[in-house]
Amino acid sequence: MTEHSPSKTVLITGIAGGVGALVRDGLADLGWTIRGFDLAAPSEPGEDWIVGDITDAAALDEAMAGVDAVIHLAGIPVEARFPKILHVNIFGTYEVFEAARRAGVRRVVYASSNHAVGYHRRADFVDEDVSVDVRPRPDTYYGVSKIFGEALGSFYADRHDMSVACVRIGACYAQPFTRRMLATWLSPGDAVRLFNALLVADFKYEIVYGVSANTRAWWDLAPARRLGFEPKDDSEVHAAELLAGLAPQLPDDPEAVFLGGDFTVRRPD
Ligand code: 15L
Repeated sequence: MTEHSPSKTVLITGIAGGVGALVRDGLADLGWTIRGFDLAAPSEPGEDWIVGDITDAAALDEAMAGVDAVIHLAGIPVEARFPKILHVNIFGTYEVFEAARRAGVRRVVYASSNHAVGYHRRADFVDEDVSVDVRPRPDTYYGVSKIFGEALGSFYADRHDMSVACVRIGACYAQPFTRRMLATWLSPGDAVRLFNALLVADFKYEIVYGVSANTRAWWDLAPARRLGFEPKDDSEVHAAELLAGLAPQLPDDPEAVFLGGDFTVRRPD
């Protein structure tokens, strides 16, 4: 789908979650017709929105009918015990790709995460940005599930002639609120620009980092830029205020040592 047409419908799974809520209106403003899918009901009655579980094939079939592309955001967004990650993030992502295949939906934009590579050390990337080609190095079961999603997307692209983009999202919030987010922040506006680019660009399979043009970023944005992403925001405008409230960073702080920051020390509840 290289042509952008206002009549195109995008299914957003996990539309009521943090990222979904931040991007849905911006994508609609760019002309996309949005259909939502979430466990939660819509806040406004009458929205095009299917209430369902991401592991429910029948609900996904209903949601996929007539859509042109999927942005798959649904899932557990942080570390959790493996059985939960397995069911929601791994099995649920399989069900989304399968439903897309059954419905003939050829474009899937998958929300991966920077935690797919979070156990890489920051010290190994002093002179270069982190490439999308570094070896998978997940920092959590959550990160493992994101590597699974990237692998599954590659498989569906090859086996079923789909076009799949995996976005290793940094931290998508209204504004950055930790020191690490000065490197990892993806502003809502840039998230909209990035998803839009990945909905219209011509490609087979891509992994990109999803961060803004942050002065302090350590991620390679070239692959996303090649696909048409033009970030407009930089976390630096928030840096002075944010850093003023923080104690100096210690050298053994996981946020100073690992790309994934404190996810490397998180344990499932
Ligand atoms: C993620 O993948 C999480 O979903 C999000 O909640 C943030 O914590 C983000 O990473 C991060 O690295 O800050």
